[in-house]
Amino acid sequence: ETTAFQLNPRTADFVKSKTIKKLFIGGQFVEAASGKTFPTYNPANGEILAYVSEGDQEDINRAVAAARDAFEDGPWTRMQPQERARLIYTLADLIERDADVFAEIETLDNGKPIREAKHADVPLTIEHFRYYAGWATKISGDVIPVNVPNMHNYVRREPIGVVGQIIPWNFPLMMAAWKLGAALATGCTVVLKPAEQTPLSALYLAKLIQEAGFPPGVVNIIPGFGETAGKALATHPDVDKVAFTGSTEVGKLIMGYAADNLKRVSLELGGKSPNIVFPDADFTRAVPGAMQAIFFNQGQVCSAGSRLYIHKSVYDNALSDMVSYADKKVRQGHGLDPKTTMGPLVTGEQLNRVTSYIEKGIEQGAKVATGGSRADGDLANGYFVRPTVFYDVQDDMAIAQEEIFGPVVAAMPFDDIDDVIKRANLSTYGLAAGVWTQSMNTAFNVAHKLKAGSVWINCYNMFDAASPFGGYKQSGIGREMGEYALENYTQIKSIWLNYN
Ligand code: TXE
Repeated sequence: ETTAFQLNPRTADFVKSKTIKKLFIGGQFVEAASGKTFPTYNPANGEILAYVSEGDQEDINRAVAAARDAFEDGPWTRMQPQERARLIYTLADLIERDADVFAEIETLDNGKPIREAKHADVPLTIEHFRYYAGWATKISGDVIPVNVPNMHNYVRREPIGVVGQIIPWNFPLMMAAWKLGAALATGCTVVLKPAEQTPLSALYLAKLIQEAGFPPGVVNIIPGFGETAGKALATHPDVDKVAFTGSTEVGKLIMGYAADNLKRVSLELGGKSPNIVFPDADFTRAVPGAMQAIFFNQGQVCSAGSRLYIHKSVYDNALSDMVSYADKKVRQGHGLDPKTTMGPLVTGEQLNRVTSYIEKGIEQGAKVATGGSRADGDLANGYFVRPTVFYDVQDDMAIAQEEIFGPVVAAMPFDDIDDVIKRANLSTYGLAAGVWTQSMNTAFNVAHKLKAGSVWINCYNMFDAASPFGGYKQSGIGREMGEYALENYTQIKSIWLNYN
């Protein structure tokens, strides 16, 4: 039970109080126009954490109007970039002040181990805001040497306007930060819709946005469901741009929704990332590295290393080391337990999705080396799946082609470098890839030939606010983070001045 763990009093107050968590529109917390609410659950034991106002079309309309006012008439647009930067820095400081609260909320709502929430989600979020606070004062234009006498031509990078942002449940706070950072630095205003499974950290963030003193309407946060609130946002005629992170399936819908008023679209979608272990790899690192690549965040990571290609000469040994890692090193339990390294999946629905992929793998002839089922005993009340390693997997099996989004890895042997590059690229996805080798030649050759937005050599799942992240092929459009993300939120104006 959650009550077995000592919570920070602020977390307890936020999560346990029976008051409804409201929408954040125009700087105020307000109920949904319909008065409807929905519960959010703790996936470790199924208990209700809080009731949240359920946003819908009318609430999205109100939020978009508030964002439009803030963009056209509010102090936000008149502010110096230095002042916007200051507000974003202040927000980062407030998140740091409440770091423990955020970590606990994330663990309670999503299920993730508290050690990961504390050491990854929250610090990366703070860094992300600080990084983009810095950009607010560094978005400069250009002067163009045009071939016309007595003519001055210069280029401004202007904010796109009102931005709709739709985010998933796997890193609820960090996904909000990835979306908000670049949008705020460039001077846009935002309506953000968190995932219905995990709305709490975004709503706590809204409190801090209010406390930091952002002008009303600059950030609006509307929890609700995809087909109602999400669709209303992505189809809204007064939204200039939509940024989405989630499934490739919904990403395609978003492009369709955006077509009506030709919203700018950026998408960060699913993956089926190959992780390639060459025979000359340092196995003391490659084995735990390959396991963390798939088990981090219970495998609910868009860049998870879910297709594991191991050279045939080392395949059997590597496999048995990986099985012993999965059996002995992974500790499943309630995320609030500091010893836990793997929590539950986010919902019962996700649990069913993952276990049905496991069954399909077995049906299609793949062999289970370890795991292969829902966890039982003490863990039977939560949505826990045992860490699972499949072998004897063929490239065309469902478990080698489709995104499972759980702690399930498909291990496959390969013969030579050309063979593995070809097979690694045989995917509709292209988000990320891993390479484990001590040869510089192999590392660079493979890294350059893989069709993926990120390649990690002798490491995996490395992220930094300054480094771009995004997908090739059906893994997405555009890049988040770094200078690259600014392009998602700015448009170019060319100005001509005749001084003849
Ligand atoms: O994703 P959805 P779900 C993948 C992963 C997972 C699968 C299903 O494989 O198993 O998707 O997860 C909103 N219009 N990823 O169903 O539906 C929704 O409310 C507008 C990969 O949770 O894509 C939520 O806020 N919005 C991924 C967000 O979209 C809609 C992370 C994501 O939900 C909508 C999550 C609609 N019609 C899942 N339908 C990654 N790339 O990291 C849903 N939404």
